[in-house]
Amino acid sequence: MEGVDKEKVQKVIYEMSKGSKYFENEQRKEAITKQKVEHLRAQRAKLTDNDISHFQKVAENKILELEASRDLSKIWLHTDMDAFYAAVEILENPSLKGKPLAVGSMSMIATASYEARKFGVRAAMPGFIGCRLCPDLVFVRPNFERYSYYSELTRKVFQRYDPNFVATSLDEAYLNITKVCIDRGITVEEAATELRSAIHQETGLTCSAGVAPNRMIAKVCSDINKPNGQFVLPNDREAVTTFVSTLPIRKIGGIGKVTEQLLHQVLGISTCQEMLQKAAFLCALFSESSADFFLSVGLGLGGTDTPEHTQRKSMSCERTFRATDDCSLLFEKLDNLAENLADDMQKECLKGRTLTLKLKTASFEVRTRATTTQNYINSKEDILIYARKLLKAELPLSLRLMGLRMSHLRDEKDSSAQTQKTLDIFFRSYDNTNDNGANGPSITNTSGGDNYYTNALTEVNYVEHDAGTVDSTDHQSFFLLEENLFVPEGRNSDRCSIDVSSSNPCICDGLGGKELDEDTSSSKGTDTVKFDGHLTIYNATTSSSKPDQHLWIDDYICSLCGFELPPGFEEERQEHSDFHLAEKLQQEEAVDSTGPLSKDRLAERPCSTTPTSKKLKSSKEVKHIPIDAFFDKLNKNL
Ligand code: DCP
Ligand code: CA
Ligand code: CA
Repeated sequence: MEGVDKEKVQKVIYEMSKGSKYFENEQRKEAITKQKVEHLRAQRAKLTDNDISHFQKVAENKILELEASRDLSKIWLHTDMDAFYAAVEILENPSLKGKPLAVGSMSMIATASYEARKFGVRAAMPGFIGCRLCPDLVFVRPNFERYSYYSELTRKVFQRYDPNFVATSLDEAYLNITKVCIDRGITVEEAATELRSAIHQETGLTCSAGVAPNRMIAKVCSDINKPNGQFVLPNDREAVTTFVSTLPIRKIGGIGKVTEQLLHQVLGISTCQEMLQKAAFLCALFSESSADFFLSVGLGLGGTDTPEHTQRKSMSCERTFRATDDCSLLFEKLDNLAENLADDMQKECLKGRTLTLKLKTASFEVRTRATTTQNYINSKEDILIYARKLLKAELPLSLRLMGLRMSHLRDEKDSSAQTQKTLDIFFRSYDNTNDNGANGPSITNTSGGDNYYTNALTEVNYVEHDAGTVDSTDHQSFFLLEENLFVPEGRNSDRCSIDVSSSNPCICDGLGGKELDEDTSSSKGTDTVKFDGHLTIYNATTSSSKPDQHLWIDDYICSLCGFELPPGFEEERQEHSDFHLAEKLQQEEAVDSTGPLSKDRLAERPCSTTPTSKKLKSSKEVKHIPIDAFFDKLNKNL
């Protein structure tokens, strides 16, 4: 962003977006953040000297425990392709080289070439704003098949360095290069240089790499010498702690705009190391899981073991459309969603017992309504029985998004489930006869956030099924899951010596009775899929049959792009979902030949392949210009 006239960019964006629904919603969110800040400040003011010295001890113990888990024996490399979509397009059409290029549409830009970025044009920005900032901006429509193709080529290279590499999006992956360095007697610098040049050789594209003792830091490092560069942080404690001492917290995956504001405005924290200085307050004001995460960040700790294949815990699909209050249209969309969900569940031989309906109103308010079913279900008809009830209770309402999510899953392939199958048949007949009766499903409502359940619902006793998995009510332990990329392995909430939540009531923020970092079921989706022996975090183009499916894999990785956002950061998650919503529309527009791009702006495509997408069906119904989440990205970059 050097050399960009930030003030001018901000002014143009402000002028062009003010008055929009996005803008109003943004203001509403800001007001909520302000409220949270005020509340936390009040909580902080209430802490007595005794409280503070108590939490100082809690924090010291935690830090000792975390420090003891530090593992410096692994070398992680994070790679990220440079201006990925734009670079692919330039490769395919060299006449675009050197031009300010945007991949996307007038509604939304997916990425911009570095030449265009100099004008302030960037990802998630509506194209019409891009044009205002850079009058010579050239557009290319996205071609996802092409990006998948090049992504596959990079993965073949990754395979040579770490057969268990973890791909987190089309253009990003984590590689444990410890073994390859030892086996071949090469330094980590050599490994990184070699890998980058192999990628260049195989694809003609450049990438950047970061090397560090854990994934969290490796990701930060890959951004340091971008584009076409690398940065290696030595595997020693001092190097890591020095590195984080001045590192702005926002650089850490999982710390979004809201968290950044809370930490800064309530505790004056801007750098990672300041987390340690304010450790007592973090323990006093935040949930144990969040405090653990923050302290890990302060110590520069992050995931070091290769994440294991974990069992899927939820399945969902959602759909965006032009805002409508037409009931028959809404029920029709619900029907489609139920069909999609049923298809997916049946393909994976899964049945579930908790169905959640997610709604986004015309004014961007998100509501969720959940219901528990008597039996495990996965047919469209069964899903619809419950889904229709949930939706009916909300109408009349103007909606722009609907989603269905099934959790409390059971694998039908699992032989231990066979007995239950028999019971299912029993329950099915029970359900059919009691559909409208007093024994119908229990319904739990939440609104204003992306909260899929309340504890009341999750406490309904399915202990038998949940044994061995993390229960929805157990949000305290989420940051401690071994699979978590951010948190050192081997940590477990049982090992925490002091239970902060019971020792002091002030960890609740009191806003709507919710704990500040309260977890919700959107973060329970553990959807990790193993392909070809290595772990692939799946994304829209490579492995999901429903490109509009949005899940949080392993509770922190976005299934669509690999962005990492730990549980508890619900607002950031919401913003992130909004971003995909916008992205999706952009894709839909890309397959709509009647798009608004004028011919002279649209770069010629040398060998165009039209993406085959189910979304073709819906391209007509999507007309509004979504600029959600754009400001989030913008604020981060400015
Ligand atoms: N992408 C998108 N919409 C966004 C962000 C990204 O569609 N809001 C797509 C286009 C990008 C690709 O994902 O090319 C990878 O995203 P990155 O954030 O890694 O950005 P780039 O690779 O484009 O640029 P950089 O060189 O900064 O990594
Ligand atoms: Ca990336
Ligand atoms: Ca990239």
